[in-house]
Amino acid sequence: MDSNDLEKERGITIFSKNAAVTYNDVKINVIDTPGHADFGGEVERVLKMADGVILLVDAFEGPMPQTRFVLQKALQLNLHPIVVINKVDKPNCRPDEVHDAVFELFFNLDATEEQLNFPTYYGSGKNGWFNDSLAPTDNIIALMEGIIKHVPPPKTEEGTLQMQITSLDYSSFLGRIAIGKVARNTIRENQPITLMQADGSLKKQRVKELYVFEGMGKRKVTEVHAGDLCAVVGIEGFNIGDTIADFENPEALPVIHVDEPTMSMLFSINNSPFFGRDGKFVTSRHLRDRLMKETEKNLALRVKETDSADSFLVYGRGILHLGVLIETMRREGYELTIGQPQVLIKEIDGKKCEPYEVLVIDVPEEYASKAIDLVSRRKGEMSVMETKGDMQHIEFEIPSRGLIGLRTNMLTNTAGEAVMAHRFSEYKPWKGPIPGRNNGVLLAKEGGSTTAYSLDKLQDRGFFFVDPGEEVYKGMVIGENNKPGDLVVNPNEGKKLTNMRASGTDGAASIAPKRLMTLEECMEYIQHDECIEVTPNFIRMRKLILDETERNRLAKQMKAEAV
Ligand SMILES: Nc1nc2c(ncn2[C@@H]2O[C@H](COP(=O)(O)OP(=O)(O)OP(=O)(O)O)[C@@H](O)[C@H]2O)c(=O)[nH]1
Ligand SMILES: [Mg+2]
Repeated sequence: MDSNDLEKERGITIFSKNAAVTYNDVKINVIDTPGHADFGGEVERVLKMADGVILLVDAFEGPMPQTRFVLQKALQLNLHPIVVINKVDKPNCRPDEVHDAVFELFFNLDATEEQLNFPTYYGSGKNGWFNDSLAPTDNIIALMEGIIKHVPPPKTEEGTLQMQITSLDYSSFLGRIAIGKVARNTIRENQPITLMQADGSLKKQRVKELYVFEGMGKRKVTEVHAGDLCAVVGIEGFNIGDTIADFENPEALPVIHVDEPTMSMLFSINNSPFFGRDGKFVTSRHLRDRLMKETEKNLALRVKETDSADSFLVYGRGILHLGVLIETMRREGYELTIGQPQVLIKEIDGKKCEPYEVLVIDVPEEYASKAIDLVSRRKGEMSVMETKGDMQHIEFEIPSRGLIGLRTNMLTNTAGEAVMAHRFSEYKPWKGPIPGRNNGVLLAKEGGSTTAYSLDKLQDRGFFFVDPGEEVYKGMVIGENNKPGDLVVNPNEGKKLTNMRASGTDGAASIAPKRLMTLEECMEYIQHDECIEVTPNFIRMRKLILDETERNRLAKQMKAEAV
């Protein structure tokens, strides 16, 4: 069901989606949730609509850190998961071991006796079958029967209308559409209702149109009864978590709580020399309106004003959560500058505390010690190490700070073989300083267009994030220095006219292609005195202060103040 461009590009689910099927006269609403822990806010909220849960686990990899996260949320809501072990077509898969690992996970998460008694189905989505044993079939009937048997019908109560808005859809014809489960009574077309908001305010409104989910789409209906999911058109100014209630006797459902953000980044207008060249939305007003709009549906996101009208502090659940927002904005035509991600420090019982995460690394045996060494240097502590097929499976507990920038390092040190996943666990005392990036960067001395001639000459200094012929500006990060410390270089020199060959191609054949950095890689790469310029077509890293003299003066001053 992944339909959004970003989802397709990354191959992960970011937004939850609805579908519905009817099997043997029973209507089954299906909600697909994201699996990654950064999108926990989304998961927590849509689970409120669910009467049952199917926990999908890979028959080779087994439960991942994020599996633990979503399972925990489901168990806390008293749901009784059905376990489906998928991908048994994979060579070397180990469905029985995976089943045991899932059981252990349930146990560790304090599942009740009933929850521990979960039914398990095996199969392969790819090959189109699921069964209650490992015996292949050519259909998913066993699983459908299992859903009917194990998922209880929706619990409904007597009383006046109640429907909590748990997600939202947008249509250019119909405007904002409120989605949720009708918890009590019936909602009807043209019905007058009371919208009850989190701040206690009540708004008298009227339902315009109603839809239920059917197949991969929606069907217009005149009424929806308690227990079914529904999409309501015509409600204005609603927020996620609001209750649509009876006109005369409104009663609100409990407010939705979502886990607190753990990370923040400064979002500012683009103030590079290339400001306004690429994007449609570039002013602080644009930025502000867009961020505020995002908080209406992105529950785990917070936006705070700063001393400057051009900058906003944006709080989220992790690099991926914030990265997806930035990536979405750039596709919409925004230009912005983003600063180094910061973890959120809390004071607990008078002690300075920071977020910690569980980090899981699967890596070929020969790289295991390298991987452990890298994580230890970032204050990670190993808690589990076991052999899984021909891979070493290692688990650590590490401050979230230590994870920033780890991925790139881990991949270079393990020939790209390490598979990493992590999830937030808890706030614990501050672990002390963690070393930042080892190497300095190569910075452009002046604005201009890079030449093959210059880049060729500079090749022994490090590697580049730009190719010949790219426009750069003073103070822009154009490469990584081989050594610690930053180096200001001139990448724009034209070749002296001593021969007839064009400067654009000369030497180009021998220049290594630029290192392409994704947005998230840049977010993990930059240091505190650097930032990222994001525009629809470009991602550039730069110094906050572009002028070298000015930068050095300020660095000296800061050093002096620190002493
Ligand atoms: N071999 C094999 N691969 C499968 C099977 N089912 C899905 N895949 C592959 O597994 C990958 C992940 O599938 P998704 O459906 O995106 O997984 P997901 O659990 O929804 O992931 P998130 O939404 O990010 O949590 C894709 O490349 C699929 O093609 C299967 O039965 N066998
Ligand atoms: Mg998915």
